[in-house]
Amino acid sequence: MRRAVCPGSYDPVTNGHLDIIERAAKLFDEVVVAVLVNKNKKSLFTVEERLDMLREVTAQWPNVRIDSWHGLLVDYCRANDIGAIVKGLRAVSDFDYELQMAQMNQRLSGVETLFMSTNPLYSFLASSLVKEVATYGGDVSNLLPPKIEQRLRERLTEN
Ligand code: COD
Repeated sequence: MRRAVCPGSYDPVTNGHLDIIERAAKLFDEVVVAVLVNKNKKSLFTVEERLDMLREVTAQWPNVRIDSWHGLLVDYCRANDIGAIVKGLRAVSDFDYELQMAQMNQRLSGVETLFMSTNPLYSFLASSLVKEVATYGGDVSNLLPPKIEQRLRERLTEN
């Protein structure tokens, strides 16, 4: 079975993420969307909440599975017989860091990283920006599935 992982923080999942996941699901027998911890980011949603949201918005793709992992991505790949990491690239600004991670992961484990170019509709889109815009009352309705937008609005009013 050709199995790939789409790893990320998904805090929260956006239409940009979903576009990459949907396209990856057409290329692999199974795609695991894995919520991992990015030590450089402070999260708004718990891992469990992010998993719930991902399950809800990927339910229409039968070969997409949702999971989480605390630790190195390469250890997750080894433990789950995953041969490819799929990442979305939005701009040159993503490239330096993504290339460094891809080379480190390759060196650590031999697992390959495949880069998928962003859909131009979403090339400016990042979870962090969506959270910032929504915090100040901006319209993010075209950037997230409606249910995720609702969860985001609820969380921001709680805080
Ligand atoms: N269009 C296309 N792709 C997009 C878009 C968009 N609009 N938005 C995001 N993406 C892509 C990102 O480029 C990324 O590939 C993926 O979607 C997830 O994005 P985020 O922002 O949710 O997640 P990140 O970048 O914070 O995820 C980083 C990881 C958690 C994957 C990384 O920190 C990691 O692997 N951590 C585990 C520990 C580890 O193994 N560390 C060593 C790494 S060498």
